[in-house]
Amino acid sequence: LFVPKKEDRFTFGLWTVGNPGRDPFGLPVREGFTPVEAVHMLAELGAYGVNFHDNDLVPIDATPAEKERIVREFRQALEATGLKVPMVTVSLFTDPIFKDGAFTSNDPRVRAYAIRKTIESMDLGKELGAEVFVLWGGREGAEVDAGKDAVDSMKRYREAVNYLCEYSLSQNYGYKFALEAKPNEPRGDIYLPTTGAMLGLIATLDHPEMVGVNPEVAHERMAGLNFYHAAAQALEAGKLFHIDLNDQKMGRFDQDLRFGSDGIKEAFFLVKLLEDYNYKGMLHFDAHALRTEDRQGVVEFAKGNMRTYLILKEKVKRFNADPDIQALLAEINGRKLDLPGFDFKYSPESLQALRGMAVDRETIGAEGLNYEKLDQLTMEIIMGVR
Ligand code: 3MF
Ligand code: MG
Ligand code: MG
Ligand code: MG
Repeated sequence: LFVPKKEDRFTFGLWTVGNPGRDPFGLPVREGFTPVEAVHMLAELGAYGVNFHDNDLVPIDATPAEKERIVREFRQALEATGLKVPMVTVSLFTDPIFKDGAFTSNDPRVRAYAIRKTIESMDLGKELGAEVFVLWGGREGAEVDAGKDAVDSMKRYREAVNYLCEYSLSQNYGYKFALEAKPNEPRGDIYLPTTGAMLGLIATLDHPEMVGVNPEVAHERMAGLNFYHAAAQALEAGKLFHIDLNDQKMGRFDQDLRFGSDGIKEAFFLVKLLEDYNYKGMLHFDAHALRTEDRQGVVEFAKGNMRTYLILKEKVKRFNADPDIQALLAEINGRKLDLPGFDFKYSPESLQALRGMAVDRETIGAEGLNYEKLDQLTMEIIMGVR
């Protein structure tokens, strides 16, 4: 029970199980799994794939011969295990050259290099079969607003994404780009801080159909937002191209906790959204084991993410099949409007009907909606007594 299978489409970043437990205040505490080790370990646990930043696999200063060997050994591990690489991304935040941003740097040398580095990551991703390319602008932001014009930054970011779309088209790569928002960390403020902000930008691109979002649970929660709502908006817009599952206490530093380990109720509604609306993309975990853990703890962490998703999926089935819950929902959603000619679409006729509508404000305003009971039943499903 709750054993992951390939069909579940679970993926992990090489940087997640590769994380050695370093933080801004402390040194590494363990050997992270190398790319080849990660592939074997994750395949054994039943994951579908691995994703990576260019430099998670190939060091930024690797020679062409080193790159060739690393990619060959990685590909052999993939072939031996059947693990896939559905998504690739690029590090535009680790190297000192990106200290003031990449696509939004004031320095055109940095902007040009960032685009070239991304293009080379797209090439690498295609070699390994990736279909989604994630862009997280980790350093696209500021602490000193006097130093960087936020209007210029939007124009520069747009210009870069337009360039990358043209490149993908020119090579027939067929990439879908997924933009990942985060409100802060490592910058004091990161531009385009929420998934909603990304959706706003996408509409202004040259090829909006090629670009969607990669929302992350932790990032919306850091901003105090409801992740389920953010993901729902993206899904409804046809823009949920990828998703970063993890967990986070609201308003804190970036914690990247194991999925479902903190906000279990929000995690439940997220799984319900993805399952009820048939999300077909990858279920990617962008989290890492606590710094208290050794390598066995990393394995437990990886298992736990997938297991929690599958358990919540089972809870969603229970919720959807629960007669008391369904009766309440039928009542909540069963109210009727008796207004011939009006269908919530504007027309002169519907307007006329609307103007003539009799409204019993007092009766409607006094009706109880039974949400307390519904919420308690939901909690009892989650807590495992229903
Ligand atoms: C940072 C993140 C990033 C992105 C990654 C993928 C290092 O908080 O979430 O992980 O997910 O760069 O593009
Ligand atoms: Mg993150
Ligand atoms: Mg993080
Ligand atoms: Mg992420």
